[in-house]
Amino acid sequence: MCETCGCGLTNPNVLLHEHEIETKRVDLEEKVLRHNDRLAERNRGIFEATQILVVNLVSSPGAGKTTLLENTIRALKGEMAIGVIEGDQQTDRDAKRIEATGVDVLQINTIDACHLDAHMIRHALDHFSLLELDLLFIENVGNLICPGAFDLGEDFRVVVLSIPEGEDKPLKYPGVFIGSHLVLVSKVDLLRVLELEVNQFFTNVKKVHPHVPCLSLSAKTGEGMEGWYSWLRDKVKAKKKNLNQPPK
Ligand SMILES: Nc1nc2c(ncn2[C@@H]2O[C@H](COP(=O)(O)OP(=O)(O)O)[C@@H](O)[C@H]2O)c(=O)[nH]1
Ligand SMILES: [Mg+2]
Repeated sequence: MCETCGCGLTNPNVLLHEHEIETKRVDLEEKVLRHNDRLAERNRGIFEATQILVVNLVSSPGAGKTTLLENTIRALKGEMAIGVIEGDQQTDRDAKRIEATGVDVLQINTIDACHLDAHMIRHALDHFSLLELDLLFIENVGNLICPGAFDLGEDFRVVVLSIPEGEDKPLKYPGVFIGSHLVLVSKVDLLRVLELEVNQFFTNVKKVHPHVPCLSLSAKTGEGMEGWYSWLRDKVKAKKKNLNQPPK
C-alpha cells in the first residue's frame, strides 16, 4: 500500500463524515503532487543543462521493461552512453540484470510506495556522471495507475503494454496512457499463441489517446526493435540540439 500518493490511505479518522474524508484525501493528494511537480521541474532543468534524454518506462509488472532495456542497451551502447535507474518495491534483481550489460545502474527500492517520484530521482542522479551520459532510462515500479500521476522531469513517458495483458487495458487504466508520449505493444511473438490481433491493442490505445504514436515489438525475437531504436536515436539527437517538444 502506498502512503505517499494517497492510494493506500485508510480512513484517517473514523469520526469524520464521508465527504470530510474525501476532502482531506483530495487536499493531501494535491499537496503531494504540487510538491512533486516543483521537484520534477528542477530535474528537467538538470536534464536540459546536461542534454541527457530521459525516458520513463511505465507498465504493469512483467510487461517486459527490463528485457526491453537489456536488449536496447546491448544494441545501442556502442553509439551512446546509457544509464539506468531501476524502481522496484524490493530487491536489486533488475539492477543486477542491467549491470550485466555493462552500463551504470542504480536501484531504488520504494518499500511502501507504488511509484517513483521526482525527489527519489533527484537523489539517484548523484550516482551518475551526468556530463558523460546521453540517455537515461528510468524503469518505474510495475503498476499501471500511480506512476502515471508523478512527473519525474523526464522528456518522454513510454508505456509498455504486453500482449498477454489483453487489449482492454488502455480502456480500464486510461490515465497512464493519456499521459504517455509513446506506447510500445510488447511480446508480439505471443499474438499467434493467444489468438489476438495487434490492431485490437492499437485501437484501444487510440480511443483514450488518439494521437499517441504506437510501436509493436518483441524483445525475444527482435521483431520491431529497429523502430524503437530509431525513435531513441532521433530523440537523443534532438535533445542535443534542444529540438524535442516540451512533454506536457
Ligand atoms: N514471449 C516473450 N516474453 C517476454 C518478452 N519480453 C519479456 N518477456 C518475458 O516476460 C517476463 C517478464 O519480463 P521482465 O522484463 O522482467 O518484465 P518487467 O517486470 O516489466 O521488467 C520474463 O519472463 C521475460 O522473459 C517478449 O518479447 N516475448
Ligand atoms: Mg523489471
